[in-house]
Amino acid sequence: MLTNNKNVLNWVDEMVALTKPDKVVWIDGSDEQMEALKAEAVSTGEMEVLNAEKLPGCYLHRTLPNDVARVEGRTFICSRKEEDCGPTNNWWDPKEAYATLSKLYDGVMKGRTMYVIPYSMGPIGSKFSKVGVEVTDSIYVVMNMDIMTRMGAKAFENLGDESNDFVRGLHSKADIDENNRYICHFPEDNTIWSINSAYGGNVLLGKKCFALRIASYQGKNEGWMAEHMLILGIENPEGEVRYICAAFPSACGKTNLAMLIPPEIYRKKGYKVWCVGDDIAWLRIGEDGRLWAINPENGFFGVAPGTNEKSNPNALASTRKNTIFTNVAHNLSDNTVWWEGLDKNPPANAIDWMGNKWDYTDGSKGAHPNSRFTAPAENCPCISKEFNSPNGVPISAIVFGGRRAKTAPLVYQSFDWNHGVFVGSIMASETTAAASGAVGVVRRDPMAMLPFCGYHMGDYFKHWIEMGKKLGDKAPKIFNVNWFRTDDEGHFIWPGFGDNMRVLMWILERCEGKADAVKTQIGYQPKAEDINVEGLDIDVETVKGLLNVDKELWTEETEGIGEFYKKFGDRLPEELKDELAELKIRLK
Ligand code: OXD
Ligand code: MN
Repeated sequence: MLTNNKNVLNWVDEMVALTKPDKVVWIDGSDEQMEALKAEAVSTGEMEVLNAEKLPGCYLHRTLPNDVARVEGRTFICSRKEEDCGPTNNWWDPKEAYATLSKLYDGVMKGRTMYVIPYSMGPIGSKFSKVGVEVTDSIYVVMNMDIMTRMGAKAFENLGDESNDFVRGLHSKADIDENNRYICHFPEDNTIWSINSAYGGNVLLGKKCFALRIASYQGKNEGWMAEHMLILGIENPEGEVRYICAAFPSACGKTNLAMLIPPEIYRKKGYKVWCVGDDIAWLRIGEDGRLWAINPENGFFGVAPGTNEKSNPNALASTRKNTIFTNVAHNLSDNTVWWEGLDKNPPANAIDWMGNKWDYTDGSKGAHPNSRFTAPAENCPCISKEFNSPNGVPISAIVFGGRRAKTAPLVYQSFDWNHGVFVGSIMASETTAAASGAVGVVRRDPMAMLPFCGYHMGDYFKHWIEMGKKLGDKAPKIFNVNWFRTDDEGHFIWPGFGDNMRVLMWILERCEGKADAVKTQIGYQPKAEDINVEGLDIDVETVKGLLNVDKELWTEETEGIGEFYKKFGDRLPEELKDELAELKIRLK
């Protein structure tokens, strides 16, 4: 046992009595303990060791084909009152959920070992940080938590002997039975129960379950925010760094933006980009009244396919040591890994993500489209010097974005904080041909938090508005971007990737009062010539087109927003109703 905290000890005793493991192992996080666990996982086949020269310290793991992604349909918010869960989440009465799941957990760890994992979300010793304890019957979970969090005895330093402020996470892979798979959150009890999955997003309980769903609820009650946002810093040639948070739905390039390589014109002048986080930000008001952010995580749980030397060299470099690969292809000729979009040379002698001999010439995929790497943040060549800073970094701008072929322009700035909350609340992304179903269908995903907000989304909007009141004139400026506008043939017009920095530069200039803007119906926009296109095959006319606001499309858009807003009934803040009404007037 690594703590004298009675609240922790009592809870672990309860979980042991429920799941009845043969053995209980407390994870202290020491190298010896981790090496022994890795050796055990390799001996049972749960993990395979990869090429010690090319990928030192790296492992390969496969999950079952029925267990390869987050399961939103089986994810529940078990608030005591149904109305506190809200229309965008699945609700389950906590009494019923505990009763049903207790039957599934009863004796589920017989013949197995329970690992007790203490972890800190956020740097040890930071006032921002929060402690969690996850009990699990999976070594894969222990190994991933070791990368994704500050795990082990040191995590209890933040808790002390008396506090009851820790998140209780119970996980069992049970039989990986998809019909009995549940990911349940009990926000009022600081509790998460996950069963019958072994896929990361469902079982690494520090990530989506704690750092977003439970933490968003804690943040509302405690006056801070947990957001699905990357954090990056842009350093100018004078050595000053300004930080930006950005929220995008999945498949919109968050990890790529967080680690971007500046275009040559900026590199030559001495600009640098630093990654603080690629997925989650915890935001608090600092002593100076500004908004400060930490990344509560300690690693990257990134999508492998499409990651390559061009799209994201920093992410690829992060995976070259001490990384866990899940559901990618195994190249047997040199015991390395491969995924679609890594390079143009699929291995001839390989095993696919399902564990079968793979022949790429038959058109099948070697890696699952949601295959992942779990890589330590410290591996990232552009990791920020402030990554472990207990105070986090001060935020100059908040950026929202989605995938819109026509409606949203390349960039616009909100008129003020409340209008910015409106802009975040109407965030949407269009489905692509890559997914099944109709192309171009708009899915609303406010602040990219649709699957991750642990309480009523109307109250969440209200919380944003309250935070703005507290921040006053120290509030970050709020922007919206869209990298995905297409021409009449459906080709992307904006080059994206590192060139997105050109838009971030206008954003930062606005924050510093150095750039002009034009007032349009939807917000402030740059003059076309204020987006630097030097070195690009794009002229000012094209930029004008990218910035264009189509009144007809936006009028249609207001109808869609109105429909979406109806869901929230009287929990929709008046401020947002007013914003919608004013937008309609401006479009007339
Ligand atoms: C996600 C992720 O699904 O970050 O958003 O894994
Ligand atoms: Mn995410």
